[in-house]
Amino acid sequence: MSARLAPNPNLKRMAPVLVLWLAVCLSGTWAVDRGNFKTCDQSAFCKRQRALKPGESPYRALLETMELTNTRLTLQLINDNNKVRLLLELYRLQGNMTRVKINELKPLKPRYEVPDVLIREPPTEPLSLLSQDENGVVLSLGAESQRVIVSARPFRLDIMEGRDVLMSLNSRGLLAFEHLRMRKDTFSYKVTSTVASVWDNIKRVFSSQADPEAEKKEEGDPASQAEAANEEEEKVEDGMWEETFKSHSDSKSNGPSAISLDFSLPGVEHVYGIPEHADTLRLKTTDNGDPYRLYNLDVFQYELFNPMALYGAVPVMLAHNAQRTTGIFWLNAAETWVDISSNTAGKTVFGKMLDYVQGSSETPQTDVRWISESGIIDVFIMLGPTAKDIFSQYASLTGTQAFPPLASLAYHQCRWNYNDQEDVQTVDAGFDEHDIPYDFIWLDIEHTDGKRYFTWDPHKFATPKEMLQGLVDKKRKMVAIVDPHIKVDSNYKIHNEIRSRGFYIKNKDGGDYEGWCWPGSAGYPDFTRADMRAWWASMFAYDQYEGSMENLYTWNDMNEPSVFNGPEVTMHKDAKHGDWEHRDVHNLYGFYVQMATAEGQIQRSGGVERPFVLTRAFFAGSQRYGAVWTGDNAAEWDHLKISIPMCLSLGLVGISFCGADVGGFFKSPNTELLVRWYQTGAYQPFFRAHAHLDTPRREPWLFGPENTALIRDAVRQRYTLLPYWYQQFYTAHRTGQPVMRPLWVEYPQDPATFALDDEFLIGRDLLVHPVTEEGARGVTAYLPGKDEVWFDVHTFQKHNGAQNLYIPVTISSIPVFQRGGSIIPRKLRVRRSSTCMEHDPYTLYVALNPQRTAEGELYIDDGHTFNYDKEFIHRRLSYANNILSSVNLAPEAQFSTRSWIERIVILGASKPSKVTLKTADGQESQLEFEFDASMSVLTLRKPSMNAGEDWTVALQ
Ligand code: NBV
Repeated sequence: MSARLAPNPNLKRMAPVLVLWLAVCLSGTWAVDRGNFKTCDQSAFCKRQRALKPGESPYRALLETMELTNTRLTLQLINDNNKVRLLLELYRLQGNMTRVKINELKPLKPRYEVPDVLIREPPTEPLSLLSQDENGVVLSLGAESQRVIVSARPFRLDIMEGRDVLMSLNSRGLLAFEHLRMRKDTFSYKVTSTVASVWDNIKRVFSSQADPEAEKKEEGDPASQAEAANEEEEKVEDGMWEETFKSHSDSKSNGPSAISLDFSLPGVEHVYGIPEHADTLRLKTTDNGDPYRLYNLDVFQYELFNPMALYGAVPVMLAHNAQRTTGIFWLNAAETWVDISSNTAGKTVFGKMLDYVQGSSETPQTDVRWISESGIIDVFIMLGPTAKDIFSQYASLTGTQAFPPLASLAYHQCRWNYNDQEDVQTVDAGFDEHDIPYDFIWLDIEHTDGKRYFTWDPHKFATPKEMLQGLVDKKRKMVAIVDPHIKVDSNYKIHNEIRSRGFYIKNKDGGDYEGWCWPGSAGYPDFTRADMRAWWASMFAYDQYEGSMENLYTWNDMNEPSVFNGPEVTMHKDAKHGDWEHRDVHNLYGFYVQMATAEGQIQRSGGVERPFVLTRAFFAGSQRYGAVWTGDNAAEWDHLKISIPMCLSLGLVGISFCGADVGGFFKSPNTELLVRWYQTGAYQPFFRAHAHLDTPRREPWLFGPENTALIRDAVRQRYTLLPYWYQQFYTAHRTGQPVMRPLWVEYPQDPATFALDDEFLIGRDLLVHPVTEEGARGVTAYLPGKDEVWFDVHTFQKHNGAQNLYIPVTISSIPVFQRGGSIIPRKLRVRRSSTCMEHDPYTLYVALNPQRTAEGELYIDDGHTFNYDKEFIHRRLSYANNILSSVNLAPEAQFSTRSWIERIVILGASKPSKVTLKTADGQESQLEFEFDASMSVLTLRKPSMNAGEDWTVALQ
């Protein structure tokens, strides 16, 4: 790898890292260096917490402290071992959710509560007391006979519906809350600044406590809690006040601060979510290995099928069985580990049947346990009952997928790096020459002046505006990378400004934190600060970001943040963001980088244009700011395969705009793999080819005419379907429903869909089973729904649902099926870019179900501005009683289109004698048609009505 670092006096310090990096890159063996990343055992808090085994909880609910207002229950919990008290808050939220917050009653200093992720303070609903005795209380959770039972000794919460327990909290006694305390040794003789500030906090807590009762020792005032801790806290374990990993030491001025809670899910055998992991869609049990880890990390050469942390973290899990879907959203941004166990794991189907026959089967149950290093317990329990309800519930908390510019759903051409402007021009021309459409060409870090983001290499990219104008002329766009590590260089404007404004993250001693990254020594802007983000956003103004134009968009990489010489290749946890430690906010950093960047793009256009920002690191809520990709994968078949469950898992937790590097980032794909990857990527939400700097060039025309044709065909399939993709993103934006969906979301009662990793749905109506096996001669696709029929989109052959269908394949096959009962709009005249196709006509594919009906939508707007609020066309297309009609779903919206309907293809049709079109002005005309009796396909040619108006087509 040529990390072309300018000679730097500090290079010596960097040398070991670079040598390691180089060695691994050149060795050619694919393996993550596990030694670089912690196991649970090497992460002191995880080890401590995991050492606690299920049993009787030391926590007791003090019922006499209960306060119930209309919408909130509060109650103190006491730990009988150390007498430290916690405060439990319980809310019933609108939309069938319950929020449980647990914090220390009187922490020595405030504990971190995640800001900016929830789109608003979630609206509450009334809670009412159903009964109460010395054992606990029962509260009603609104209508649907839902109740929460708070048991006092030991403390536990059970959420019930009717007689069913939906979820229990602390039923395995694993609630743990490491209260903030004073360090014993420093307490007695070392009056350090930390202790002084602890005392400041104590004074502050005292003076803010108006309630005199609260000052009593037994009532849990902070000093007495700290004393209690000091008196009764048994042993100071290794890693509580300081932890070392490899050569990195983590000073923990707050001491131990971990939290943990267990959730039991009776009746559940399938859990999903908690991305990002390179693992199966259905999560595995973790009894025999590490828990799933959520800690944003730049993992070099990540391995598949394991629970190691990757670049992003969304602490949301879905639990599903044939009757119900529920969800857990654990709002905590610190390092988090999730353990999963199940009483049916490891049982064979035969074993389960035997249990059933013998009547000895216990109810299946999945138990999960969340462990975080700091912060508070703030958990949202989403009660469904359907997966679609969960998506709306979660969207009501964290927002929906940003509605992307239409062009960003088209094809993106990237590599590390396009060398110079001429290279860009040649590649751009190559697409035209080979008649392959593309919309965006990307520039990686080498385009900058010495890895100074917001600048251009003065020799290779001397006239960026000329280059961008060349793309504008072809209705194409560019993305340039802007990473958040800022070169420490007093001749670099961005650095000088950040430093002089005090915007850098600080190290534990108060100086600007410096780490090593691409530019050499780098500072890291504190994106958790709103003023920093506002300043960053202002840097995207056209007069600040020299050489930028309206068709230049942004890519945020390395925002975990990646720090080459930091612990686990990231930032030291004791770095400071104002009063908070990096430990508290780590998983939020990338979220904020993308937020600020997207805001910059919006502002530069005066709020008119939709942004497009790709990010590698993410958190809950990142869907609001753009797209994500799965980072540095490899040109291997298994990496192609894993792109499916990885993007499906992200979709389940709100992040629909997901893709994997087409072709694989590291290594070189053989042509078969490259072709198969294009074919798969063409049907995934974010469709971008990308390659490592050291790989041979792989633009689509470099593999001989036959392969060029195959890639062309895959990319063109994407372009014909853009109207459908766009409409799916519109729906995702409006409702929170994922674009790329696991089959079980639509067929929740069919266990055959619960663990599928090799196929998926786009929206509700397209089923894709890409060929991801080397040398495949056929694939077996599961077509769900016993009442459904599915039409092969290429041959129009009809297949019945609820079957495993063997499909013979050739190298040109991309098995895709349209659901009978749906109508899908396409644009068949593929041009240079999606923007060139703006006014092109539509073809409607009407696939009839056995009842001979079908429904679909058509959504049209200008494709790039925020005017979609009021200026758009949204039509319901329906077919019933032999009449196809288009009805306005948004009569109040204004928009007109030049696009017309040039063809209607009805699958599963019978031959009519006459077809009559009636348009909005009352005119009637007969349409020409063709009928293919062998396939039952009716094609209506040139009906020619405007796509935005009312019309009906009657078949007689
Ligand atoms: O900026 C260079 C690469 C980029 O191409 C890739 O997509 C990122 O995931 N970046 C990582 C840094 C170096 C990776 C070895």
